[in-house]
Amino acid sequence: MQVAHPHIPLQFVRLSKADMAHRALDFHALLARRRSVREFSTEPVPFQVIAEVVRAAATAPSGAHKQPWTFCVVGRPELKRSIREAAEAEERINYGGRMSEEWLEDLKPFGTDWRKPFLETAPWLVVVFKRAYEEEEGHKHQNYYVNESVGIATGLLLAAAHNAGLATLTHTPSPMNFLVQLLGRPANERPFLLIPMGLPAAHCVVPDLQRKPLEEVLVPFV
Ligand code: IYR
Repeated sequence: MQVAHPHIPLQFVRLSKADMAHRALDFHALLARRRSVREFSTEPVPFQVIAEVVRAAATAPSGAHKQPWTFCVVGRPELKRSIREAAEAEERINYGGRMSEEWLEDLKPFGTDWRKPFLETAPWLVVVFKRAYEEEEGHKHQNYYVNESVGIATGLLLAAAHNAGLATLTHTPSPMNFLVQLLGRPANERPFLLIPMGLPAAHCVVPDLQRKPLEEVLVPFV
């Protein structure tokens, strides 16, 4: 006889239409204030806050609930320095010709270059790894929709950090294989994103960007 996987009643908070509208509006207002930050303060942030932010990220849905992510939280100054040095080595090559002319042109408004001091000044570097597969007793088990799952988890991570009053940057010093070596990760883990987390420097500036208006991103079929 087939035994069904146990199910439990859903805990669901029903809101009034008015509350729905308010909360949708408020959450957008909160998220609209998030900006990618490239100038961090060295001011410390408690590890426990970052840990809770990671816990929020790890509530993400995932293919077959495989939860195919690992979040390395790096605060050790000497490890941050090694990560900075390795990232800058890749970025020198990226900016020195590995990125196309069009790509470099597209990056001009951001004023970025190969230098990545924020990898040392930010109190924390959250290194997100995707887990391509799981290995149990020498047996490989597949994970599913790994990019989608880890992408959603990273989105939640950024939102949770912002909600907790922290600044973040989604950083991709590609190729990022050096992170596997520096953090001693197993063969099933691939670097996904490197996210400095902390407080903005007092003098921090950000590019004057606009988000697309809703009409440009939402196609209604109502
Ligand atoms: N990884 C490089 C280049 C870079 C690429 C994109 I696409 C960006 O939106 C920003 C930067 C860097 O971090 O400088």
